[in-house]
Amino acid sequence: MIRRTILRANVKLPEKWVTRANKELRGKRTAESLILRSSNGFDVKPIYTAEDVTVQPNLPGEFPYTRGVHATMYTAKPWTIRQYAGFSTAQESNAFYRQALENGQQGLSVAFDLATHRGYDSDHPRVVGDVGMAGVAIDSVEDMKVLFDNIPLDKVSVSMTMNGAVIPVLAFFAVAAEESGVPQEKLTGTIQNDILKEFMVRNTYIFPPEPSMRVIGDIMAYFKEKQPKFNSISISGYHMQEAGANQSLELAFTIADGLEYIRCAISRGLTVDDVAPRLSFFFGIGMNFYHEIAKLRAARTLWATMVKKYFNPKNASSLLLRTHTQTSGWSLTEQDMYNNVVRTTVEAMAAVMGGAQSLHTNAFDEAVALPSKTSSRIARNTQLILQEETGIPSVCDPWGGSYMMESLTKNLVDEATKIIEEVEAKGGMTKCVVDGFPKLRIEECAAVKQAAIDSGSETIVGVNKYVNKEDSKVETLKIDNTAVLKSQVERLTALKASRDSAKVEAALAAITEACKDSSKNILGLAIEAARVRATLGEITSAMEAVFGRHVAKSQVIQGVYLDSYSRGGEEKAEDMKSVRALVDQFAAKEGRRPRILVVKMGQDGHDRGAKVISTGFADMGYDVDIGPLFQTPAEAAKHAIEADVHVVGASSQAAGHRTLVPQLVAQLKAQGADDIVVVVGGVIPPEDYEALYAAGVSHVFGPGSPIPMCAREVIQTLIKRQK
Ligand code: DCA
Repeated sequence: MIRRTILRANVKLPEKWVTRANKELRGKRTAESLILRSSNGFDVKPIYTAEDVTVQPNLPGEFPYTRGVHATMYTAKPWTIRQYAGFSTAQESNAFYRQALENGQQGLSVAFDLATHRGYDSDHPRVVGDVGMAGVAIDSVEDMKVLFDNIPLDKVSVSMTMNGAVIPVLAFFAVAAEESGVPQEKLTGTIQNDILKEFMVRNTYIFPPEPSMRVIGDIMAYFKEKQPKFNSISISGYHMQEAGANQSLELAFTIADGLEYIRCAISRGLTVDDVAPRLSFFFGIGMNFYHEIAKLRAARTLWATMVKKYFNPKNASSLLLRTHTQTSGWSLTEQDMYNNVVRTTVEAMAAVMGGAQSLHTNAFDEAVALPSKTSSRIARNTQLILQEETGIPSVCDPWGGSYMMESLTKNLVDEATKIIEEVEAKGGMTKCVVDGFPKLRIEECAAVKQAAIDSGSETIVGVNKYVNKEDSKVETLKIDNTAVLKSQVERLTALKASRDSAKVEAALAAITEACKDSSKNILGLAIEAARVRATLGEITSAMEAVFGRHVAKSQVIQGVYLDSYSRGGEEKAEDMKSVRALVDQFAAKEGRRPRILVVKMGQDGHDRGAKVISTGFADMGYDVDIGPLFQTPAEAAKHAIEADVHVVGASSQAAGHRTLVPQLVAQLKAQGADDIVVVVGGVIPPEDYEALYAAGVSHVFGPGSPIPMCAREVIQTLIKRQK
């Protein structure tokens, strides 16, 4: 997590303590060597005293809200247990939600499948591998009605993780509620609607940045008038952390995104007080326990201070950073999977000690699959135990006043402020996102971290240390994608046969017109279209006709992996050298370096793995091409042939590999390129390996595979083929 460093001039340890510590250490090491360098750029000391606390925080409920947004915090009302879930069909997800609510869950949080995220109906040819896999498939208001059947939407607050296809999804939700007797003004909940971080890390955007910001402006304006109790954006650092950001970057870019959304509202004629009270936040909580608590305290402080400085609101609610939190999915390991229960518990404790308003605890099997019934129950119970057995909620901001915690909080505020000022100097987040600077900073951080894990300088129990040699297989949930696809396509066909197509066409034409005319509100018109049963794909296409679809450019960062891995010691540096020697050996005979195309097929936009692999392979001497996101197997095969690669590496995070990788192998064969080696990496459950090998895949690299090992195995295969 943190590595040792030498004493910096500005790091002071109490003299008396240093004397005592040195005596205890008996010359084996010095007291100063116990100072750790955090990845956030400041040092963490082994001891803190009153001298380290330069700012005494105010009480909870007081500006700048470091100690909490409410005076009473959990002593009056604990955080909301809000588990993120959704899979296969609306019917199955509805049954799951109802049972979760009966068993202690307090709010809903909907996970949509990737086809829905990217604005495609389930019958679109690009999404065959994605329908119902990583979330629930929603094609129309009819699906949305089934999703919330018998759930009182005037009482249960609903969060929806939707960013790309946010307009049709919000429209379906409003109409489904209306048709169940709940008017829009009574709806409570949150829409994620944070498009800036999609361009940075999560990649489930549809339209380019500028029209995407227009859409957000429309939603904020519409909610102010018609759905005032609904949080209009969940400004999300979570995905930045999952993509590899340290706490300072996550904090800074999230707060800077928030400032940009307020500016977007103001440019639409709204005031800061019209929108800021309904902006909410979402942070990831990883294993760096103290830093994560400090991060939430720092986030509240930064938001209140910055909103006051830049916008000077009249309503104090505009200054409150209310946040959802989720334990880190990235920290879960496939190896020795039950360890994940412990990781999640520690992270959940950090979230609530940091004063989060709402929390999702991951299920232990989410490293490889969607959660099973048992793992979901344990995840929910983790929070119930914290709320009802531990006494943790009985004190507001329990770490307040700790020398260490106050000092760490200040360090994080200072580090993040520097980065926010850099963003502001560059003209704000929309500009920064377009020129790609935040994305590169996060990718660099991810590569450094992966190298530290691969080299063993950071410990992951059960992965790179204390590896369990015994079989610890866990049964995981499987989704029958073909059955979901068939049922969705049947529902779509029936819907299209039963509706008045002239009304649908008129409603869609009105949306297209509104996209050209910023004085109109797209959401209001999409609600009209939803009422006459236009589908998600149709509403998206009506907008795409004006806005177009965004295509991102990918870059490979070089040097940082090699640097960080080599810091793991001489043996590690030698390890890298020996892989490079094999690569050179291949190149000498081949007349060129081994060339790999890293692809992400289907609608899965999680590209941390693909980016880190690309950096690692490039640092070991490979020529690396990164395919554009969202390729079909046929497009990936064509790209591989045109780039004349030796290897295609498919990275899969969302279970699409079962359908897409065999199709890729078949496409390469059909296009006369079956000499190209295919390897697969990412979230691949062990039971999928055989089918992938049978389909013609040479290597499968599951979660936790060190990159030098992958690079070595691939080059050895290529060398064998040369003979
Ligand atoms: N004293 C007085 N009132 C309190 C207290 C307290 N100690 N604690 C909570 N409340 C009130 C809140 O003010 C709020 O009322 P309001 O809506 O009228 O302001 C109500 O109780 C609900 O509590 P809140 O803390 O806002 O919790 P949630 O409704 O669960 O909202 C929030 C959390 C982060 C704001 C929301 O955006 C959310 O649920 N996000 C989830 C996002 C998500 O699931 N993403 C998935 C990846």
